[in-house]
Amino acid sequence: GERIPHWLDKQAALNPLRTAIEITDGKTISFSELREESRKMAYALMDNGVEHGDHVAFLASNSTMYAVFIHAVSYIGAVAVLLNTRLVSKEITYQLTDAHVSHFYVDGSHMQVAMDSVKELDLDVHRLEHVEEKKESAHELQADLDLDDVYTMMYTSGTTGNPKAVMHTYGNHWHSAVASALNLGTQEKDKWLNCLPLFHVGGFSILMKSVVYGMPIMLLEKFDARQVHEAIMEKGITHVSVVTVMLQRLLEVLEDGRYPGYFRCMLLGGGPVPEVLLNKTSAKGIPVFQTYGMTETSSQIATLSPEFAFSKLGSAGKALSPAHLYIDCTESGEVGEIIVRGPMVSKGYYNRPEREGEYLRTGDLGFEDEDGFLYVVDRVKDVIISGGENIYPAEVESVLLSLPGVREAGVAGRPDERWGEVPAAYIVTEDGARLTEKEVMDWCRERLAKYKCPKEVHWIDEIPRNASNKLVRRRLSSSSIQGGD
Ligand code: S0N
Ligand code: AMP
Ligand code: MG
Ligand code: MG
Repeated sequence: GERIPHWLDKQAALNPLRTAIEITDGKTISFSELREESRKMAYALMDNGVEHGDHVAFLASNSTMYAVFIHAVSYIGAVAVLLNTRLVSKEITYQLTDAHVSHFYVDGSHMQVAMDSVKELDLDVHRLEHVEEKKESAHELQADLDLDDVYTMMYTSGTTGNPKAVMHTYGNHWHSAVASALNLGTQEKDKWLNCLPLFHVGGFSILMKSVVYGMPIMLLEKFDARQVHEAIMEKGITHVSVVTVMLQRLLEVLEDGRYPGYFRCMLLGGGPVPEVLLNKTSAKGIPVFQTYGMTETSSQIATLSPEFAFSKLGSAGKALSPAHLYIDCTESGEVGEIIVRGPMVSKGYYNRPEREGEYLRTGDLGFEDEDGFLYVVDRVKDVIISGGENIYPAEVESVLLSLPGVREAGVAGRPDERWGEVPAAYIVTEDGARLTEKEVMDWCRERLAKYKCPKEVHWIDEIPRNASNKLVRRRLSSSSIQGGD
């Protein structure tokens, strides 16, 4: 495929002294330092046996080291398999196996869960802090990036219940970063705050924007409303990416205050956005840009542009420059499935059948208004989005079904003030089985990340099914009333 100079070499040459990453205590690392560190890390990883094309799993909280690791992987041409830090060991075991991971790096705070996850695998856990960086080595680093090479894999879940890895090439990330810049523009003083986890594409894309634009970012270890607030008020932040629950918490801190005039973009995505929230933010003059995208599109694919931030409130804008977006409907203005195409769209899932055709069916429902602005209204796919984390009912159901005494199980989202939506379980027990809610919860907690665990259990007599005997999750909440507790 087409090759470009390694993007970090490029920034280290163009803007060596410019800050690449700032962390909250004021510590910074410049592009030339980041390059040095990343190359030393790359040599060390290669000396540990990591080779071009190897799948290297990574489980860590946000830190400068995360960025160093990510760039080191790109100097080797290996593939980074980024793991969600909220997963339990059984879920990690599945992903390590499914992704054919040959090397596993972890930060200190995730050693225990990592060790548990490899108990039955032929895989070592390496603690990243203990990797001794190498100034040089017999190995050669990549001077170019091949835009068609796969760089990252991030798990998302399938409708069947098993998570699958979305593959992103360098080209996907490159085009995503460039497309975003063409929409939002870049300015000398830009500084993007990252408070999203780096293992999801929304956070990861900020690292990519940094190295593609030569833009400083501020990195938080985790989201903290007060810290984000202070960074926006006092640290020259111009952009921040958030999910709905983060924005809600930020508003509580802001109270009657105003953000500084140079703060020009609150990029809001990852899930539905309540209209009342947008009304509040616009009343406070907060430049919120709703964006629509997903892991499969390497982050943004449609975003409201600055010009329309207030006049098209509620819209996720239009497809970014290199992308196509259309609605699968018969008449314009109708609601239909959102279909997309573009150079930021992933080729597909690792080790799964290839997608047929260029277009990706997103599983989301939307419509375009008379000016062509996208409104995302619902989903066809049965995913629950809780605080920006996706929960696939089928995955939770299969855990419930594996519990002795459970005959049938269904999982559906219910509205939640704090998280937007949370999962609720509906269970039909085997005749004579006596299960308690606590037994169900404990069973889930051991097998699923906490955010995926049902927040309530309803005991029902029958699972709602359609004529072809398929579970109808949307009818679950009403069937609970029939059954009673
Ligand atoms: C919202 C977050 C920060 C909440 O986590 P918090 O407050 O730090 O919780 P903890 O202190 O860790 O735990 C406290 C209790 O809360 C439970 N919990 C945590 N998170 C959730 C959750 N999501 N749902 C339900 N419960 C949760 C904990 O289990 C704990 O429980 P107890 O007290 O009982 O032990 C955090 O959830 C978070 O970071 N969410 C966002 C994740 C994310 O990045 N989502 C986006 C994924 N999608 C994409 O990346 C594609 C879209 C995209 O690219 C994008 C997205 C946003 C903005 C821009 C873009 C873009 O296109 O560029
Ligand atoms: P993920 O797979 O975690 O990347 O989540 C992407 C999903 O979040 C999309 O498929 C949508 O269902 C949802 N989503 C993203 N952006 C929006 C938006 N602006 N409005 C409504 N839902 C969204
Ligand atoms: Mg090897
Ligand atoms: Mg996801």
